[in-house]
Order: sequence, then C-alpha cells, then structure tokens
Amino acid sequence: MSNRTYLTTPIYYASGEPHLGHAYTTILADAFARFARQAGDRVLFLTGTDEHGQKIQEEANRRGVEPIELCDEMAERFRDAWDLLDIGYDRFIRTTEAEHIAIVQSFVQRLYDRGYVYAGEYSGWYSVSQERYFTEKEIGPDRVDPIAGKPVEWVEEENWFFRMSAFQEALIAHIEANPDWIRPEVRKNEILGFLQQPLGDLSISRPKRRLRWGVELPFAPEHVAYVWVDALINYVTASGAIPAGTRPDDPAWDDVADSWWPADMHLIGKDILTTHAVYWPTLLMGAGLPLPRCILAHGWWVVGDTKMSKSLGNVVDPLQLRETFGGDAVRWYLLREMPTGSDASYTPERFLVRYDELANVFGNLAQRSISMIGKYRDGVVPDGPADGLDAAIDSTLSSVAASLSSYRLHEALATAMDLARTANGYVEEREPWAQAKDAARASDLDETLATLARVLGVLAALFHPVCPERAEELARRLGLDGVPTLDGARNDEPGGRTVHPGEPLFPRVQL
Ligand code: ME8
Repeated sequence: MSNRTYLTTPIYYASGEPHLGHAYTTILADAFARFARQAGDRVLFLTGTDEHGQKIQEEANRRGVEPIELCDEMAERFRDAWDLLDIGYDRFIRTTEAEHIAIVQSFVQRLYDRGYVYAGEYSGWYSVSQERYFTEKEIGPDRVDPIAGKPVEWVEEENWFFRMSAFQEALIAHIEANPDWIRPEVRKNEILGFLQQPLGDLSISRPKRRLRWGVELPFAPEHVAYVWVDALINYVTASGAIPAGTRPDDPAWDDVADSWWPADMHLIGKDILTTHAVYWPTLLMGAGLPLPRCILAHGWWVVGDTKMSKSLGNVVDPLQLRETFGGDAVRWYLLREMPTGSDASYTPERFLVRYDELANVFGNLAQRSISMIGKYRDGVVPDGPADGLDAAIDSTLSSVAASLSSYRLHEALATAMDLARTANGYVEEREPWAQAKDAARASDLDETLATLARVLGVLAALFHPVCPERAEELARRLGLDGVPTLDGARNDEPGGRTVHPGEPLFPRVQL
C-alpha cells in the first residue's frame, strides 16, 4: 500500500436499516483502513448514504413522510450502527448535502460541455430495487430483476444520455493494461465478457414529472440526475478534488494531485459491479478525471440459496448479534468466515464455531498466559529471553503481509489465529506448571512466560484491525501503553511489565 490510502464503501440506500451485508462491506473496509494506518499510511475511509431516487421516494411515500425525513432517520441509523460496531470511518457522506449536489451539477455540466451528453427517447425494463435498467436477456421470461428477483417495470420517457459507448475501447484497454484493477479475477472476466457486446449509452436523467427527488440537471432543469450518476460522484465529492462552486471549465478538474482522488480502492458487493466498473470509469473518462486504482467486489451473504436482502425479508441484524456476542465477535465472524471475493452462507451454527475459535484459541491463550504470570511471577513479566516463538512470529508476519497485499483478508486472519494456536502448543510443550514446581528450572519458566508476553503483544497488534476493542483490552492487560505496532510488538522486551488479569476476553455465552 502507498503511504496515502483512500478507501470507500458503497453509500447505502437510505430506504432501510443496515443489515449484516452492509455491515460486512463496512467492516471489511474498516479492517483494511486499520491495517493501513497501522502500517503508517494516512487514510481517508469514506462511507455514507445514498439518498435520492425512486426507491427512496417510494419508501417515503409508503411511510407517509417526506423523503428527507426518511433519509435523516436512516443516515442516523447507519451512523449509530457503525459506531456500535467500532467502525472508524473518517467521513460519512450524504448525497443530499449541498456540497455534493453542487459537485454533481458541475460534473454533469462538464460532461455536457465536453459534448458527451445528448437528448433522446428511452424505453426499457426498470428495476426500482436496483435503480437500473436490465436487458430482456437479463430479466428472462418472468421479467424479474436478476438480483432481487423483483418484477421490473416498463418505462418510456425522454431522457438525457451520456455517450458511454464512446469509451468502450478505452475501458477495455484500461482493464487489459491493469489486470489487478478489478478484483477478484472472476469479476474482471465478467466485465470483460460484458464488454464484448456493444456498449450502449447511459440514460443519466429522469423527468421531474415522474421523479422529483433528485439533483436538478443544470442544462435541463425539468430533469433530475439519474440516481447512480449522483451516487457514484460521491467518491469525488469526498476526496476534496473539486471544491463546491468549482465551475465546469475550471483548471481544478485537470489537477487533482493535492486531493485524495483517485481512490485507492472502491470496496463493493458484486451486485453493483457494472455500475462501478463500467458506468463510473466511463463517466470519469468523460469528465477527464483519473480512474480509481482498484475495485474490489466481494461476494454475497446468502441465507439458504438466496442473497440476504431487505427486499427478500431474510436479513440478519448485526446489532442483535452484537448484543449477545460483542461487536468484535461479529467483526471476526464476518471477516474470517467469508473468503474475500466469494459468497458465504450465514448460519447461527457457523457463527458459534467462529466464536468458539476466538474464545478457545485466542482468548484462552491470553487468559492462561496472563494468569500464569500472575501466579508464578507475582504479575510481573520475567526478564528472560522472549524469543521462544520468534520463528513462528516471523513467518506469520510475512504471510499476513502477503495475504493483505492480495486483499485476502480471511487468509490473513486464519494465519493470525494459527499463531495463537502455535502459542497454545508451546504452552503444552513447555508445561510451565511443571517448570514452576522445580526451582532448578526457574530460568526456563522465565523464558516461557516472557515469550508468551511477547507473542500476545504481536497478537494484540494482529487482531487490532478486526477486534479493536478486545485487542485494546488485551494490550491493557499486558501492561502496554496502547496496542503496539507489529514491528514494535515483534521486537518488544516485555520483561518487568506488570500484567492485569481479568475475565476471559471472550466469555462463554448463555444462549
Ligand atoms: O447498491 N451480502 O446500496 P445498497 C454482502 N446505493 N454484501 C451485501 C449484501 C449481502 N447479502 N447486501 C448488501 C446500493 N450488501 C447503492 C450503492 S454506491 C455509489 C451506491 C452490501 O443499500 C454490498 O456492499 O443496496 C452491496 O454492494 C451494498 O451493500 C448494496 O447496498
């Protein structure tokens, strides 16, 4: 990673509460952000809510409230959920912010001024649930959108179009020249496959007589911007590249070097791959802005065989899980269980398996080590050599770094947990309880306990991005002044430090 990292999540529709799927992407981004900060990067971590469009307007109508009231309430729900799940975002954007509206208007005006926008008629099958058109082929004979399985509607109207087709060749060339631009590989191939068909132009407006809740187009005030155009631009707004009030022909557009743009990584679910890997880069090309450096599309949390989604009514509430198991356990489960990029099935049984791993491997190591330091050395880490597990620590750190650089987070976490497992094996092998009974082996016991204190510091650092709250508590119990860096922990000399025993880090849960 560079020493400046700009990470984004999708901005979630303000039409419903956050569920486990939203929590997954946001926690994934949070863990990457924390790993990057730990490595010394400056980080901008952006999340927020998508507040315009038909879906929001319809939900507000259904509830009998103004769209903005619904958005105010939901933006608050998302923020609260992210606070409760320890998500350390730097900026929470709402597309109804005046700053963002001004930048959307300037952006689309710039597309217009550069000759990429024209008026035309549109007809096609529209899914309100996904806020996009689908082709006949995609909706099949039952005419349902292929993601939510909901009926689509036939729409015919006059629209403004973005000449997306003009950028088809350039987009293909970009993907081919940058093989890691869309991750994982299957998603890249999906987009390259899609681009084998001629790329149509993109309808970027909705007539106000059908939809009022949106950003007015400066060159066509009787239309609002298509919600996806409005939404995607949020990534530029939050980067500070184009200050609100910047005219469409301002030189600022040609020099974004002092801002956070381009983003280092757009983290998304595979449901919104086309909008991010086709609409967004071509819009950026049209505006003359650099493209994001990477798009990482993860899989879906499914229940049985179906995607977890509000419209299917099968969502799991992350806050309810947190009540029972704690936020760190929810974070661990989500990140450890889903191979980054593939689908994973949510089941309460698997949640318990992952919880047990935290409690019985990592938690147990911390508990027994700290209590032995208490019992055998009056709570002070002895001064002996602390290097008994250094070979394991070194190989763990290099393999975690390799997994992270290929964004295989689940693999990095499995490796971290393996280090705790190895350390438990070390306890069994050294038998500190036997060493403690034999005065002649006092220095062996010192070495065992000092080694355990060092490895626990390393584990606190490794677990911190995923289990920030428990890792901080572990650091406190180890007598450390905050969670160390990985390097600091690897070379730490823990001797002389006073430990603070406590209740198990991950207690037994009564269900
Ligand atoms: O699409 N499994 O918002 P959205 C994994 N507003 N991730 C899931 C998921 C699941 N079952 N369900 C949702 C939108 N997600 C637009 C985005 S961005 C400029 C505009 C996550 O509220 C995943 O990240 O429908 C997915 O892409 C996103 O939530 C969709 O959230």
